[in-house]
Amino acid sequence: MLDLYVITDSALAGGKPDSEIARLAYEGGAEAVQLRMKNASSAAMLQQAIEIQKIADDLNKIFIVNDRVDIAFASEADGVHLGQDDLPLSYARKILGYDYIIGKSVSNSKEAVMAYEEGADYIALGPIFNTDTKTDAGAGIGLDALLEVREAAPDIPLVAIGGINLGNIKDVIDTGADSVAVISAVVAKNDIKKAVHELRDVILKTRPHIGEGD
Ligand code: TZP
Ligand code: MG
Repeated sequence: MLDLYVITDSALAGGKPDSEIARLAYEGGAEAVQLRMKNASSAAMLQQAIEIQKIADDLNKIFIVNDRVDIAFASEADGVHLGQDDLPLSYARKILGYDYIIGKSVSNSKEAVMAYEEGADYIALGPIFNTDTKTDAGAGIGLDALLEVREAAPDIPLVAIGGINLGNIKDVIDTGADSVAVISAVVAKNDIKKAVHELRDVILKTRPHIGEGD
């Protein structure tokens, strides 16, 4: 199961290259990093993807590419993350096959159930809280909506995203998210490794420890 999933944002990181953000996030303990370069050329994004894939290979971590099936394939990433307006999942699957992880952004139960039925490997549900990082994300849907989606789609790994930080991450896990994806709570910090470590620690301590002890 994924614990902490970090998404890159070079501008929020004061211009650090995405590959540097990824390295620090992995070294801090993140299992997965997603390369998100909304305004980059294909060539620049592919170059970062290739660099991150090398780092992920060395550290035995998961690497996901945002939006771009072609760049995920070319860089031999582990997977791609698709939004509601990106390539439909069945077509991404046709190109990438079943060895790739395909994640899908959802914001309500209907989209979550659809993503599950289409064969997504995980859903990213959000924004849970208000966020300035994605300007078109809309208002936070809240923890009640998270619970509703969890109940509507119980069998797919659920990654919560949007406005999640050290102050609210425990509530998000308590409500039923399997893992958490963050941008600003990690990427905008001076000490990326420390920020990852602290957030991940809360996830590990909060999750139900089924079958342990007794
Ligand atoms: N999708 C939904 S909210 C969001 C994305 C990419 C932004 C998350 O960024 P932050 O800084 O963790 O709120
Ligand atoms: Mg997208």
